[in-house]
Amino acid sequence: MKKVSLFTAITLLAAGGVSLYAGDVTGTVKLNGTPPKEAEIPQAKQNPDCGKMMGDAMPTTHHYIVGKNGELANCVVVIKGVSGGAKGDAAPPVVLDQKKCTYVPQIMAVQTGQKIMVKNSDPVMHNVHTVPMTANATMNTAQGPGAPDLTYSATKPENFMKFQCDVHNWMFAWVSVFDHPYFAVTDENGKYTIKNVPDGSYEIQVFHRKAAPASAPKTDKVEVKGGSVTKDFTLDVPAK
Ligand SMILES: [Cu+2]
Repeated sequence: MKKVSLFTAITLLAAGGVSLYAGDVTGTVKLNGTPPKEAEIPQAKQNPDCGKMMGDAMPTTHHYIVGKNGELANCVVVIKGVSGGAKGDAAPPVVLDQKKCTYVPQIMAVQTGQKIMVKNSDPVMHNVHTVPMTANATMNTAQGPGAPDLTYSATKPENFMKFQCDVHNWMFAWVSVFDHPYFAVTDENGKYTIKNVPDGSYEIQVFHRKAAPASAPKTDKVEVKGGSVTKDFTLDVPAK
């Protein structure tokens, strides 16, 4: 059990008498079934700048990053309807790197107002281009080798907003944007932790680019009451 700070407590009370207690929501997301084969990207292999950096093997997509027991990375987990929470402009910036002609990470989640620092770690030119489905800003900016980081922040919630590179047509990242801090992305062990969720009963949703897209999240309920709580999920490989 963790008591929230006095300041937060007063803020929450002022906001309408919400619980003084909070807990972490943690869990593992697993994939049920064999994922489809990833697509090969021969144009990356053949690219004179990127091919060598990407190594000997044929580059592929990485939609399904799955552990030995089905642990699924790159799932976005979000708790809905939590009131309070810090604003995104106070959250530490996150880094979206371009490394070996790939966006790293490919899946990330941020808060509205939170800064995304877009880096170019490559000795080649990229062109960072956001393709929002909402009123979020479109960035379309070339970034040469050694160029300063670009800064982007979203003002509207949006799931899987696309970042693409206009120089390399296989480079994509998808950034989910929420107007509160109660979300996380699963790591390579399929694990996630959403910290300091105020006590209460909520809907919790999981998204994955292929197995639970923005239009069809997996939804469950979670109750936070006097401590941390575990909530695991299983996603099915979608039928073709
Ligand atoms: Cu590029």
